[in-house]
Amino acid sequence: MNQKAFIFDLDGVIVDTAKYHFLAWQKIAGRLGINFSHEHNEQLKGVSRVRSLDIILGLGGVEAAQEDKDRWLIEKNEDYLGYITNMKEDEILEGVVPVLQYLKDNNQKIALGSASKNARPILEKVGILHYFDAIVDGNDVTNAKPDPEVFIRAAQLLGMQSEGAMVFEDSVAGIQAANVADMVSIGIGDKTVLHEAQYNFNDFTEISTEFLEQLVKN
Ligand code: B16
Ligand code: MG
Repeated sequence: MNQKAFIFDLDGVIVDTAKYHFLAWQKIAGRLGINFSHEHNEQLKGVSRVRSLDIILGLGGVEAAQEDKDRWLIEKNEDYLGYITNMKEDEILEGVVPVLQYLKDNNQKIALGSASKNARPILEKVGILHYFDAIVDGNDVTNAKPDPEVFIRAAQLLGMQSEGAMVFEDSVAGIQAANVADMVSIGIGDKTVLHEAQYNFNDFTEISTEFLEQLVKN
């Protein structure tokens, strides 16, 4: 069987950490008198921590000194870490483990390509770190998605070519990054939002072994 590179985003693909990011950002926003809703939280999907704070401050028209921003970023992350410390296996999104297991059983290469600087502890907490041959996260890259750096580095670490690598992503920027890198973009989530993806699924329960087989063969 051919060997291909399969790269997974984390938040929104493997686990739903967006709800914890939301709770932690809401505390900061609340203290600053900024109205921050679930709809606003959508804008932070796949976006770095620093950029997320700028978006929230922008919502409230708040300008702040760098030292204040630095403090809020630390406070937000400490709060977020408090939430993820209790994460367990049951928080892995449905259908993800069977796909990882299929790829492992069929000698495929698996990497994580996430904007999060907390990716490793999250994978450890939910008990699936061992599936990953390589991890590239927010600590390793300088250019955020839609720049393809995170996925290109993941393919490199796997010892595979970028071209033809598969990327599972829930954010528009992530799909664009995969497309720019000549990778196969697989959107997980709303098809109308992720219409630039080559393939679309609502979640991993919709991904069949036939589809995976096809990806490996082509
Ligand atoms: P952290 P992904 C992203 O994860 C989240 O979608 C985004 O909301 C978050 O701001 C970003 O990680 C950074 O996370 O604060 O943990 O470094 O979707 O790229 O896996
Ligand atoms: Mg994501």
